[in-house]
Amino acid sequence: MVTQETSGLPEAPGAPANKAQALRALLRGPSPVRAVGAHDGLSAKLVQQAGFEAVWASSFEISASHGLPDASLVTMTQYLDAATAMDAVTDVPVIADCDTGFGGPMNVAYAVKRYARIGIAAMCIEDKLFPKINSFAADGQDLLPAEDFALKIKTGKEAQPDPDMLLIARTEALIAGAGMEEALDRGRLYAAAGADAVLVHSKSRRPDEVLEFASRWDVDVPLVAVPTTYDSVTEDELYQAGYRVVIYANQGLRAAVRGAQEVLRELNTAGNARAVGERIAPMSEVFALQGMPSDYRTKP
Ligand code: SPV
Ligand code: MG
Repeated sequence: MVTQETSGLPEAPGAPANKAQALRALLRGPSPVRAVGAHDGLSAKLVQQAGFEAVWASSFEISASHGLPDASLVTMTQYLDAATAMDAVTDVPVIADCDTGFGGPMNVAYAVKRYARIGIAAMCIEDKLFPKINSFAADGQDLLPAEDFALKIKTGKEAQPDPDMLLIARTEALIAGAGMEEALDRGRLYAAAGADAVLVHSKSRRPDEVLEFASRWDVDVPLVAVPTTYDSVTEDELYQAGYRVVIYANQGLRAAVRGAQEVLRELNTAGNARAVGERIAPMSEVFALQGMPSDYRTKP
């Protein structure tokens, strides 16, 4: 189990010089870093406004915002643009979900350089075959050979222009049904290849898998969890088990979808806008979120 004292992250004295250093400092803190999924500047601002420590630039959310499935259809530059928009209007670190790294080791190296250049705090890549499909899709969860993925991590770390940005290795071994031993072996291999953290994904309805993984984790590299299906687990339980980052990957987008559906349905039947007036944010609130100078704000 990784303890706070042995999080595997070097001490950086003084105030963080950038968001990557800020994320590294948060990882040494007494509670988990909570990242919430976003897909654009506004959704990232909402995550920050709600008090979370980091933004997860989710491939699922970014794909959905294009009206597309999370199936490697969105290109690297589209993901980069979305992450840039999120990073530019927030003060919290952005963790960029970069799917399988957009190809082979050279694609990962190129992406690392591009993301580092705009100051993204962390990138996360996963060990599925390209093109990958969302982890909760019924089929198509095929794994890349572990050594091939380790080479992506190694090449990505070597390509970093400075040591600050974190590269998170995500294993989909449990998602693919390859078992706990395979997940642990892959996690260890990726840590040895230079990963700054290991994300172990699970689609179990209970937290047992991720808790067992953490109890057997014997490497000084922090762990990351995504409690989407095993949603009864608390942040504290995950932290006590050894997880240093908890990602609420898509709750914001799902809330927006449900809220918009309900309001639009009502608007369609009511035939006037006042029918939904109480259930939508006032323009002034959106102006404030947009950062509109106060002199220009109306109060509708
Ligand atoms: C995402 O948010 O895009 C993720 C998490 O990668 S999951 O949808 O669970 O695959
Ligand atoms: Mg994703």
